[in-house]
Amino acid sequence: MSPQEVLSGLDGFTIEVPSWAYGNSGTRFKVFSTPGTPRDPFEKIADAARVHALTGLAPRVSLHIPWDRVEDYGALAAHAEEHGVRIGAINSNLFQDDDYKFGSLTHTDPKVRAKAVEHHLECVDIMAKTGSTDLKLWLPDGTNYAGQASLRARQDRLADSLTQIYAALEPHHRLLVEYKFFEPYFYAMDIPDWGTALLHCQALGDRAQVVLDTGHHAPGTNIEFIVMQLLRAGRLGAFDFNSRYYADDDLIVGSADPFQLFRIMAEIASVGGHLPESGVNFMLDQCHNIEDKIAGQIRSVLNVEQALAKALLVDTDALTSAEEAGDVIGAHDVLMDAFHTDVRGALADRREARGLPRDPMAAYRASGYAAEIAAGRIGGTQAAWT
Ligand code: AOS
Ligand code: ZN
Ligand code: ZN
Repeated sequence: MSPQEVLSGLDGFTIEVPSWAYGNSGTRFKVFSTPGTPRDPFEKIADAARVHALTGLAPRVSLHIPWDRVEDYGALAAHAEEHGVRIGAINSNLFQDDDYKFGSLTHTDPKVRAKAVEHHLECVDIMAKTGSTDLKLWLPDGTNYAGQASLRARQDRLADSLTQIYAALEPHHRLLVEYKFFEPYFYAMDIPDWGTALLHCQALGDRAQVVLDTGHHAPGTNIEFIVMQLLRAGRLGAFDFNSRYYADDDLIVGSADPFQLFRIMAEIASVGGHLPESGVNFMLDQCHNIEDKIAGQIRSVLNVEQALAKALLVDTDALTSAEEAGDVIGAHDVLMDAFHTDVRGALADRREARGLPRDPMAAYRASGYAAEIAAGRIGGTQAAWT
């Protein structure tokens, strides 16, 4: 097959971008502001639409409630469409309310649990108004000290709360359940790992699926193994791409370890998990604390595209033969050949053939958009993740 034939495997592959990547973000030490930062969800969507217009890869934007609360969600969805994108997953927030100090969906107080469930009903309503089909739930609940709470009772209360949320979904909706092994609590998170997420999803039903976020694992974890297992179980609902050195760093995907990203994409591509019909929602979950946010998002979607392109180049016949012959080095070499192939020229050709700029980053820089929004977005309050 010619490179262009191989790369036709990218047709239909899309990446969802997060609204919060376009707002200001930072660490607990400092949130820096940047000229031109959106002041509301409409401006965030306009910026996200730029990324799609230049790359052709990012046609959906995830919203986060309450950060993206607006009066008229229909108008927000229409605004997205006018800009050539649409609303993707609706992310709930259980981590910024004083009532949730000791838990939200797991809290001992039924009133607090009811409040946390009710928040998801608001999200389901927003899904109906925006045409979104995915409700994404990252549970920040957990404990800091042994003995602080009954680990088991918290699971029971969680199961009950999730059942209520799942019951509120419409038939075409999915519940995407994310896990994280630490933070904001450090002794025990209530959904710390893919096994716990999967058990809850299996108990709920087919439309409950697991979200894998790259930054939510202990260093050294073989993430592609988890990807394989969730795909095998038909429960990989979504992927939060980012990159990390230490923890949940939320840096640009593929920036720290492009080989890990390639290994993940190779596992996905080997079973067609990148194809739209697989139902895996590939998303970015990133923050751009010091770099240009739109350029950061462009770099991110291009990094994922590049990793998938290399994954599609894997000579699967040669790989299977080597694996079956016990040719350890030969099999490894097949993978490395694909990884070391420079696909940038072929991807530029493919973009050109589709009416996109050969070099989306250069096109963004030449467009003057950054200067335009810096000059135009004066007054108001810049959006931030608080
Ligand atoms: C938190 O660590 C998670 O990665 C979530 O996906 C989170 O919901 C997202 O960052 C938006 O709040
Ligand atoms: Zn995430
Ligand atoms: Zn995270």
